[in-house]
Amino acid sequence: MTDRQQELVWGALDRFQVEQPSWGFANTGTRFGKFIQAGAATTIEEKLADAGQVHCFTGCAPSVAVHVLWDFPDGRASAAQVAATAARYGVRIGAINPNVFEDQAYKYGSLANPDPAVREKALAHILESIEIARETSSRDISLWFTDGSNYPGTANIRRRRALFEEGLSRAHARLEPNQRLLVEYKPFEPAFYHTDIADWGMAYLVARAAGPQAKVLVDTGHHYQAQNIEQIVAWLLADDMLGGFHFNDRRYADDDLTIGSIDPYQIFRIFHEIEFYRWETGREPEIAYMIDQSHNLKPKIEEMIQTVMAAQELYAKAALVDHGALTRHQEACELIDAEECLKAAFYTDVREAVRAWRRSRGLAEDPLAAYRASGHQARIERERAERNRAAAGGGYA
Ligand code: PSV
Ligand code: MN
Repeated sequence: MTDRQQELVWGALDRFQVEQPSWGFANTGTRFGKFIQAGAATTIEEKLADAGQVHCFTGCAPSVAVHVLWDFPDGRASAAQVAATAARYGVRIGAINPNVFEDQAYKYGSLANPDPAVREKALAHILESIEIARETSSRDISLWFTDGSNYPGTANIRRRRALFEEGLSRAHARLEPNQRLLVEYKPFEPAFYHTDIADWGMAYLVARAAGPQAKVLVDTGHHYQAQNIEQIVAWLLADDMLGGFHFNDRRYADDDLTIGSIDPYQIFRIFHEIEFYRWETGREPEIAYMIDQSHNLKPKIEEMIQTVMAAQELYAKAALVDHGALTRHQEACELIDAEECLKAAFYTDVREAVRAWRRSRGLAEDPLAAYRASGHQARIERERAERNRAAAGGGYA
């Protein structure tokens, strides 16, 4: 690697921070069951402590996205305390995720429910989440809706879109100037016929209707197999509508697998579009990079460290693309040469440069090995085993 390449990698790593999901440390499963882990977190304090470990060893994951119903036992009343707990473990609270999908009231939807009382209930929870965000000094309120229907003819699709625009506009009116609403889309699940906000275009339209502080959130697992996600990213960047990412990888649908474990070139191409935009425009887009993975089988803290390391490497590779040469080749329609610009960067082994960056910042050069050597995992497994054993119904699967 040349000195110039090392400089590019270090610059990228200095810029890149990624947010952890609190739900990545809890026992989770599929609709067919959960496999309980002895060291899994069962309280918000434990989740924040675990996230603190990930940040301590990687130095680039300082914030934690939280889900209001899962992480704030007393709603807004516990917000300040949760923020203080985060600080105690060396992290801060990141995106606030309202939950308008678990309550029985939401059987037929939340903001698009035909019943006005349910719509008001959902809006009240979103407004409370905005208040929580204020108290935790969080910029982003991250919205994902399960609203949709399972059978043709059972929902007025146009009316439901109008209801979303109305509800989101009312939420937007309550934002502080520095706050944002991030609107996430997903093609299906749990709704299996139509989902109200099913793709990036729908998210874009309802966000635009809500107001200028509403942006689109791209969850990499929320696309059909053949979809060109980097094109979506490029278009959203061009319109200043890209608010953030939920990173994960997948083989079939929304599988929540480790970033880059199935298709690292896909994540690289997404990062490349962002780096290319920065180079071409000289602008620094305000993008919340977040992880949205919850692992049923891998040990959770180690997995989060593995994820963060993979994200850093892929981002660093994307910073190596020679944008000047790429532009010249594109203009001259030199297709092979243009494509090779991407491949040359992608196939560059950046791991030594990343290790050197960590050493220069006083971090362990191999965060995973350092965490394993710390003895922390054995300690939390001892401390938390009792509670988790009870959750597993007396034993571990
Ligand atoms: C839904 O699949 C999702 O991607 C949303 O972001 C949720 O907040 C998250 O997963 C956790 O359930
Ligand atoms: Mn998501």
